Amino acid sequence: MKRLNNETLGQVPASVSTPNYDRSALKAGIVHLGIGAFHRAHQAFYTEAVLNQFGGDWGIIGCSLRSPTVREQLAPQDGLYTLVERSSDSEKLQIVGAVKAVMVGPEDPSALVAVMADPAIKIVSMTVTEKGYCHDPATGNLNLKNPDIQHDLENLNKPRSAIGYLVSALKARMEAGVPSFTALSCDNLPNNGQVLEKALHQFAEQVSPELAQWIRSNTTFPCTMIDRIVPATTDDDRQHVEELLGLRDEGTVFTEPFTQWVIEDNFANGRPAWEEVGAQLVDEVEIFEKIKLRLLNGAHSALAYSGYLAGFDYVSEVMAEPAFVKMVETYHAREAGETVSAPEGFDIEFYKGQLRDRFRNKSLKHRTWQIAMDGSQKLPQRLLHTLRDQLQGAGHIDIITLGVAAWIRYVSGVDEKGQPIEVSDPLADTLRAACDSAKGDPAAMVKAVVSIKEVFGSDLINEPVFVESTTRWLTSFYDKGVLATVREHFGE
Ligand code: CS2
Repeated sequence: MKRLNNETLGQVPASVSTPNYDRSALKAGIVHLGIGAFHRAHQAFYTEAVLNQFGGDWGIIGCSLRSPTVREQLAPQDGLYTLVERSSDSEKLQIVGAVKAVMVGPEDPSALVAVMADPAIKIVSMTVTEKGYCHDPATGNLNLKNPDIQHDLENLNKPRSAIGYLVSALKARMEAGVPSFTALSCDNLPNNGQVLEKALHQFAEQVSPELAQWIRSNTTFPCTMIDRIVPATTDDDRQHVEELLGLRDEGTVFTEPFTQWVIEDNFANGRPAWEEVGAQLVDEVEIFEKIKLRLLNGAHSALAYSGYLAGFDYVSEVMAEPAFVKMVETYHAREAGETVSAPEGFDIEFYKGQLRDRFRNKSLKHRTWQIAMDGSQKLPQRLLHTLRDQLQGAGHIDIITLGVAAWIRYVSGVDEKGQPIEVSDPLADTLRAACDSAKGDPAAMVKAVVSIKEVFGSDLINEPVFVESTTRWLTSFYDKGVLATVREHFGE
């Protein structure tokens, strides 16, 4: 089967939209670190819409900071890939052409630094996941003991981490008299721009005060809120696209019709007119981030751990169980919902209902295991900030503690059938050891895990209401199982 690429692009069926600008003349203006499926379904999708409507030098050079997989998928396809938007009853295909090339950092780190230092590059954006910031999620400080950070401080011209690449390229720009790019974080962290800025400054201070000062005066770090559900692509998805296109596309991405991007309008060196294609450019992103992280991601994580343990592979399956729906409704109504206030004109009740519908979308195969990854990096902003707010106001915390208990049960590494769970988390070993040290006693397990300061800070272990509620859930999970527990509390 022929591959999708420049040569075969003309053969795609007329129902599939294709780039309407001259790709051979497209110049790159953006470098994106972490070109996974999410970037291709979100920021590249918005940039493609700008290119289709207005043109401009906003081609994207995508970079993988670890494996060559995406380059192997996209290089033989000249960067082209199919974006499939799926609702429960419809499907829309689009070929995206915004990605000009894919680089693999570890293959030649200085080549990537050189590209980032090129004056033509105006924006370096990133989706490197929470752990890619190499920071301590509880305090936001750069973790100077992180092996990649230590390596990059010693070898700044051959970095490994996103932070190292950014500082190295900014240093090269400073030395060559080239204006700074905008550093644009698109990860699911509250105040993501500020998190990035802090990590970068703390790193740059170690390199030279002059560089730290130059970055302070020249580089901007807009905050963003990004939202679109993008499950990992499966072999079945690729097969499906092949049948529809009559061409093989190894880089295809499946997503939902919903998409949202709120961006703080603070760019050092120009930007695409994303506001013309649906993004919201605003002065203040925080309120949108808070709503999204707490209502969407908080619910997602609670559903992922409890749903996985209850035996469900996909979020839509979890949402087919009425007790879980009730659990999310309760969480939205009187836990996360009580800690956020909506901006003017924003119908938060509609938003909550829409979220639950999005979780129900059966045509997306979004694995509970995928969302369960990296919980130690996700829980603080998804559940624990809400928890602290609720503890202060003596509000309800039952579903938050259910989520935390399910996470603890999950990171113990053994499921309800006694089978091993593949826990993917930078703190997996520490978490497992904490669970094992409790020797099967749920109260001891909660105490051991909640004492891990990187996740829980030092305050939460001293909150008996939280510790006791979490322990009650965990005890019930071990006694009765997760599904029975959730049914008992939230069933009809
Ligand atoms: C999910 C998110 O994997 C996860 O942790 O909660 O990726 C979620 O799908 C997105 O934030 C939706 O915008």
